[in-house]
Amino acid sequence: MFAAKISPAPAPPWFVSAHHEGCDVTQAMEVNFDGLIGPTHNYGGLSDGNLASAKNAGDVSNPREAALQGLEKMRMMVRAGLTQGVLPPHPRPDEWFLERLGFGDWGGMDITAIATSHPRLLKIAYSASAMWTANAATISPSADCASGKLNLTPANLSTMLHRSGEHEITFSALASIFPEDGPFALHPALPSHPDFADEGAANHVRLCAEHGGQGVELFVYGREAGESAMGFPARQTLQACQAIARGHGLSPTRAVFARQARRAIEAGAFHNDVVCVGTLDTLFFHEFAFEDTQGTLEALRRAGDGLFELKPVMVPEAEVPLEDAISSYLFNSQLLRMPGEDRLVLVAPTETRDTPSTARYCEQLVAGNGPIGRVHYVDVRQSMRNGGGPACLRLRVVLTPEELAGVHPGVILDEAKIDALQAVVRARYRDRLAPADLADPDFAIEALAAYEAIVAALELPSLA
Ligand code: SUG
Repeated sequence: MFAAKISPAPAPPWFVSAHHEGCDVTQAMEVNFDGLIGPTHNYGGLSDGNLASAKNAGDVSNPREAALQGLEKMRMMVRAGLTQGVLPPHPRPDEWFLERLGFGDWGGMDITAIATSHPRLLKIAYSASAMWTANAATISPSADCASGKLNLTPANLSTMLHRSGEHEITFSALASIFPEDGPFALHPALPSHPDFADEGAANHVRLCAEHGGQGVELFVYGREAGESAMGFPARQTLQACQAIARGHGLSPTRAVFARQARRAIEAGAFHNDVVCVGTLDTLFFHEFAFEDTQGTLEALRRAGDGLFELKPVMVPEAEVPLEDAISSYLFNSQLLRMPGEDRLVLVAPTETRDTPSTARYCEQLVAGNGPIGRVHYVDVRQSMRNGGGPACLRLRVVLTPEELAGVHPGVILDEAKIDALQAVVRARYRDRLAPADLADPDFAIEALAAYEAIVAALELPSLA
């Protein structure tokens, strides 16, 4: 028995797009799965190192407006001719979290008393942070994986207490949407320990010639296991990145591990997607995103050899100071190939248009002849005030037509479904949520009923 455990594993069947030989790689598409913002969206000030979360802590939120803004972003994508998916909110308040902390059974729990004795724990139980689906999981398209399946690993989100339980619900939601008997391999989250701190696709970029062809997966980490640093937390370890690449069966020559600049983390870039975004052959990033910019670009070129020619677009500090990049969320944009356009489109938050340096930069960017030809601004201000921009709100999943056919159809959107979801939001979400409202037991009942209405509209099982 022991011998079997210690004998070297057989060489993995690394392949060069063998699974897809004969397939038309242009048929696969990138589908964005946006998080539907939940009815308890509030400004809890729960995320150390996230400047917007700290700045807006305690403010009155507007969950109805938040969800409508998110759904309008999804509508824009549908109208552009892209396939758009949605992931459900998580049931909140998180009864199980409070029960485990000794506050009694849900039926007899005194929410008003918890609000007085442990207000932070109650805010955590109410957090709607699952909306930021870029943190839901890391996804590797089937073209990159030895198994020939689409691989998904929910992120343990172990660094922030309010997010550390999300992976359990995320796992169940993903299992309903990407069923195991289909062409999908869903892994459990990594162990919830600081050595394997993982924040999912927010620290992961995939580069390729065509979405359906083999690509290079870039994993960005802020620290190594066991390493400690003063200041803001680094939420992703190298060991977590390596474990995911291993679990997904990526070719070692097509995976790149790069260290995020400490300077960026200290300036408020708590995820790499606050200072970098990439798609196809284009990497758009700030001069201070990586600890070793040249080394990272060289590693990407080497890994992409024979697949694509990297087009790096580096934004210099002299043109956009790191501080402006972070407050405007220029890089927390979606970078997309849109039907009928020969250059990429950057879907950026309106804050980028309202910040002089980034607005100027965007004008020059599209006037040049680089890979990005247009900037489209979207209003997701409610989410932005908690540090979540357009890119935080979506999880990218590359799907072949066969894989798409295996996805639960209830979560693939058209305008009629968006209208139906907006009707639920208008009927059931509050337009004003103050910290004191969390103490009201009636609000708990109302929020859970709104959650049930949403999952019913998506034809998904309730996870409450
Ligand atoms: O983990 N904010 C989230 C924002 C996540 C953004 N995601 C990406 N960059 N991909 C976070 O810090 C704030 C919640 C509060 O304070 O109530 C929060 O969780």
